[in-house]
Amino acid sequence: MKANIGLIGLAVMGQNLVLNMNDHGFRVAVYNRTLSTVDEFLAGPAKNTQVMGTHSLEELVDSLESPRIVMLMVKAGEVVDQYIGKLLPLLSPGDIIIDGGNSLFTDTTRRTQSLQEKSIHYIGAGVSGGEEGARHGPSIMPGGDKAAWTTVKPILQAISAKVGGHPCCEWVGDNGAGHYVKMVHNGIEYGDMQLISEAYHLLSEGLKLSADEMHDIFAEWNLGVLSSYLIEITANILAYRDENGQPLLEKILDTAGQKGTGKWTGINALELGIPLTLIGEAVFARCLSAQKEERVRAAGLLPKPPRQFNGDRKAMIDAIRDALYAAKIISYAQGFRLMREASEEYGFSLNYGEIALMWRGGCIIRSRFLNDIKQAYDTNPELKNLLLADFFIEAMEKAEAGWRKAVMLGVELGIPTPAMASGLAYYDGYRSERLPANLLQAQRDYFGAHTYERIDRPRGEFFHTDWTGHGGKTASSTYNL
Ligand code: NBP
Repeated sequence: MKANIGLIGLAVMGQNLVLNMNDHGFRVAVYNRTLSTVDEFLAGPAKNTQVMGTHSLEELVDSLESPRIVMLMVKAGEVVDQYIGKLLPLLSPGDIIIDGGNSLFTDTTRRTQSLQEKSIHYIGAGVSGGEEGARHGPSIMPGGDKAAWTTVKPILQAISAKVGGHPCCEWVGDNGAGHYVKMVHNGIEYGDMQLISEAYHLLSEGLKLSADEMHDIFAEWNLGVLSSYLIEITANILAYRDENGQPLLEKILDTAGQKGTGKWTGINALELGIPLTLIGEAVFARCLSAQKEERVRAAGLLPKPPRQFNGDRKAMIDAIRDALYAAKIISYAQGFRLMREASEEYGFSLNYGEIALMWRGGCIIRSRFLNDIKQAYDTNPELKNLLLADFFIEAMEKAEAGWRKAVMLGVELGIPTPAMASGLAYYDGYRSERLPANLLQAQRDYFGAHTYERIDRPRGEFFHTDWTGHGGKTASSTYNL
């Protein structure tokens, strides 16, 4: 009996996705570069399942029903191209390759297009939710060659997370759209995690709260507008004790790693010219955290303001909650604004409400809040920025005073809140009718004759001024110390 799908790459994600597919009645053939992993998987986690082990790509492809579906769950980058190269001579026109790894969206666009020329359908599917999600229902964001969607849809939707019976898996768009949306999802995840960490920092260093007190606060926050997987696990982390009965969190080294998807999101935002300040700060915060030795040295040399809070603690805890919520809204507003720009730039035709739905279950950023985003796009699919939706206008109005208060606490006590504060700066900038870019443009015209427009003249009319009164060139070289 032939298998319904083949999966290459039996690391943590691959193994769990295979077991998930098996649970849903699909017959899966598997292959892995290190062949012993296939045997160990068959003898271990996949024992007594329908999973079929294979020891060569030829055997894998031969074991599949037609059209063949081969899913790659391997390290992103060159390895994916190598497997595509090896599979091509074995596959027939109409067969399908799915890349479920964290590939760069531009690679997926290139692969989709080059395989289309060879009549092989390519799907780049972002998969979110880690090991647990892969096993019991991840969020899946497929894009690429839509001709293959009807064939793979029953499998991908069956294994995905469900919220209210709705699968957290829907067609995202052409070419690299699926991996693009997964990339932004990861960027947003960086932002959410950083904001929660800043709230924890203000509570622990600013208000000097104990792990138990903070556990109670996060557990309470999880019952309101902040309700989400990340707030829930933060409450659990704060309650966790080590072998000595002390909070484990306080003993964890304060340097964070990254695999690059947050950085890719920031780079793409810079390329498209869209402010994605909060996620950018979240990436940089991890970079700064990694400079541990330098920070320890600087801490001994650069004096800090005294960390003494004398105000109303209850009011400040509420302010920190409001700051977390308002800044989170900014992060999503920036992320969705970036996706809107990318959709136009790359022709993805993204459906923003559907994306919010896909992220509601299975993935790390799942939250109640995503329903509000879905609602906003249902009300107005052309919404340029989430901040302009009635629901969010009202939410920001309610949270603003607390947000400012929490950021000021950080400023006064010398506790860094890069994401909360940059979110606030974006908010103030976004709603400013007039920004100081008039001066920037005057400076550009002064030293580089870049010209400027005037507010008392129609747009599109450009002026240049001889700022020094004697014409000629002014350049940085004319400035003498
Ligand atoms: P890894 O990203 O660690 O990749 C391991 C797999 O890649 C193994 O099957 C390994 O084979 C294979 N591989 C490597 Br590494 N180098 C190879 C090479 N030169 N030639 C052939 N095969 C090679 O596994 P993972 O953590 O399960 O992730 C799989 C994909 O899913 C990645 O793209 C990842 O970014 C993405 N993802 C991961 C998570 C997560 O939480 N881990 C979540 C969402 C998405 P071997 O066994 O022979 O070494």
